[in-house]
Amino acid sequence: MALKLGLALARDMLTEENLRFARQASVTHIVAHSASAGINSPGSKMSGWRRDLEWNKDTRIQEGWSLDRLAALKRTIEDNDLELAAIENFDPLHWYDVLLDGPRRDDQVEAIVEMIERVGEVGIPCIGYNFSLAGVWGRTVGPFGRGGATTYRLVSDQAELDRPIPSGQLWGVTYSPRSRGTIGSVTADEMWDRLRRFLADVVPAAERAGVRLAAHPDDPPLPELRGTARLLTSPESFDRLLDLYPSPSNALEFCQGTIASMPGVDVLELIDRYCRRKAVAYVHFRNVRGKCPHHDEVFLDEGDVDMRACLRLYASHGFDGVLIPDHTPFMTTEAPWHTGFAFALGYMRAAISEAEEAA
Ligand SMILES: [Mn+2]
Repeated sequence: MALKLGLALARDMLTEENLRFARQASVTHIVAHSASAGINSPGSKMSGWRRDLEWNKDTRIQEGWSLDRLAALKRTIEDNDLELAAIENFDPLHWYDVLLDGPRRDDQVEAIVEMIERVGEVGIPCIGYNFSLAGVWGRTVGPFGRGGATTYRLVSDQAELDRPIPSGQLWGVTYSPRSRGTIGSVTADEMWDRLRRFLADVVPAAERAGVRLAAHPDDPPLPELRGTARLLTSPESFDRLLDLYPSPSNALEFCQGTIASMPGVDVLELIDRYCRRKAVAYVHFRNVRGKCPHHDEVFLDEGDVDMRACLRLYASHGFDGVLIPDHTPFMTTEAPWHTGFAFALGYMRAAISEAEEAA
């Protein structure tokens, strides 16, 4: 079984040009982000996002998830000799009351079930999601990488990490600009209960649709951020998630960078554990140096984790999911994003060949 090399593209980066870039870099599978910009753009912060739309089951908020749009996306990707492996992330706007246990929770669950059904109908096998209130928060960007490459680092300012989440905002994304106040503190018990109910409501639909739901760990893996508890911050929490609803459709988006930054955690051990359990839907392939909160995002060939050993382990398990580079340092060129990813993809292609020869 050959390991699959993929690339994630934000919605506004899903262009013919970028699909050709992917193919040229020997990519075979695409992970399409449901949202535009933000995380993949050098220098930008997710907190810059803003939505002025009110949630409504039937409006254009759901547009990107219509049968036509999903089918067109899949066709465009296939026309470029690539496969669409997964859609990544429900937008906060899609399901804020699922995350917050708010008044529209049941309606939003119903809309998500319909999205999952459409994704299955079009033939897309996986949806990655992030059951988190604060999301990725508290990062600063700067020339912290090798040779002055631009990377993210967690701020050391505790007040910023504790800053309460304003009402109408999740993951730093404003979905309701007119809201006032903050969401206050949310406990781990409350979050686990929300996740349990979410899985009970959507996993059966995902099973019927032939779609794997893949949970991304909380990045950074702090137990609490912005006064709200975070769920997936340790191996024990992965087990708890999987045990809440054992099913091939309740799986992990295995973010090696986040996992490697968890204190006391050995990535290789977890690859082995969750490949055995067939719980890894796909992999975010990223290296770090140090442990949270004092970790740095680095190039694949440096850092604490032997990334080639990881690939040998996936190959030995006959892992059939996709491996994508996660965020990677931006390089000092006219095209910082493309150069950084070309470096990561080239490294991965060579290491995959090596791993397959060894398997
Ligand atoms: Mn990730």
